[in-house]
Amino acid sequence: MSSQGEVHESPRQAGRARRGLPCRVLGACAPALLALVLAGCGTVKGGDDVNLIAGKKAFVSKCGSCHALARAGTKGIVGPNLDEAFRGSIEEGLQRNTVRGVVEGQIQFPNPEGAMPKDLVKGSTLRDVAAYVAKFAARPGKDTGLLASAVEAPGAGKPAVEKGGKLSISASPSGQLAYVTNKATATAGAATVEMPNISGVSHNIAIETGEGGASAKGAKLGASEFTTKSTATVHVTLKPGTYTFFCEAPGHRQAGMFGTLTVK
Ligand code: HEC
Ligand SMILES: [Cu+2]
Repeated sequence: MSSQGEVHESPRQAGRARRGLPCRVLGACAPALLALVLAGCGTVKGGDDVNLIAGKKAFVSKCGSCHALARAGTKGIVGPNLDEAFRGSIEEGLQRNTVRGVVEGQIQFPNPEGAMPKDLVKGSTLRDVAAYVAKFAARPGKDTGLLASAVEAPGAGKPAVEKGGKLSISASPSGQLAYVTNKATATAGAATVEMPNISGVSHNIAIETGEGGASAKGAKLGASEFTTKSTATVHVTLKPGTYTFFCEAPGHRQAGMFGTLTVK
């Protein structure tokens, strides 16, 4: 009997010790996560740029399609905006070291019923991603130096040019919600628009009339199937004028996955 009493006492003590911890950032207090937070999780070295650069790259390719984080330039909407998720607690004094533990814990033990896959990154990449998010979540300003150029600017590539009826517009190879270019040109007539996508993020390519930008305005000419790690195609007949090419995955167009196609 007395041994049973001890078994019951230790979680209660732990509960007292845990009270006041910023569990709120996750909405729920997963015990495994708390263990990580309590363990201290080491320190984030501000000057450790190599790790932060690796962390940013991995964040953009593995996390950015679902999460917005201003410093990383990502705009995914499937999961919570990570600046907003941590802002309140950080302003109230939550240590960034603790944020780092929370992020590591979330990657290792996401809600099993939620949309976030487990173990998207592991080992040193796990530590680097957590360090990057912890350092820059809800931090005003812009990444500087090598960090700033660690990931290519979305859509900044050379314009795509139609040749022999074929127009190729690749999705961002690093998994950003963007095509490699936001400009394309073609001559009037039948065209096959292909979208190579070597990333693991599912995209398609659709074409509509007019310069709609981030929101739908014109009439849709056609749309490819969705694909990851393969090439999708759509056949359209183009008249001279301006069109918008865009991705129909939820939130992708709003996040900037579109461009202008000029037909002459
Ligand atoms: C497929 C979409 C998806 C991907 C990819 C993804 N997440 Fe998540 N994430 C979610 C969702 C949805 C939630 C909400 C809670 C849950 O389901 O666990 C979440 C929750 C979180 C939280 C908790 C935020 C809060 O408000 O408490 C953090 C931190 C987080 N994710 C970080 C990451 C990191 C870092 C990566 C990349 C290694 C990543 N996520 C990749 C969908 C995703
Ligand atoms: Cu997309």
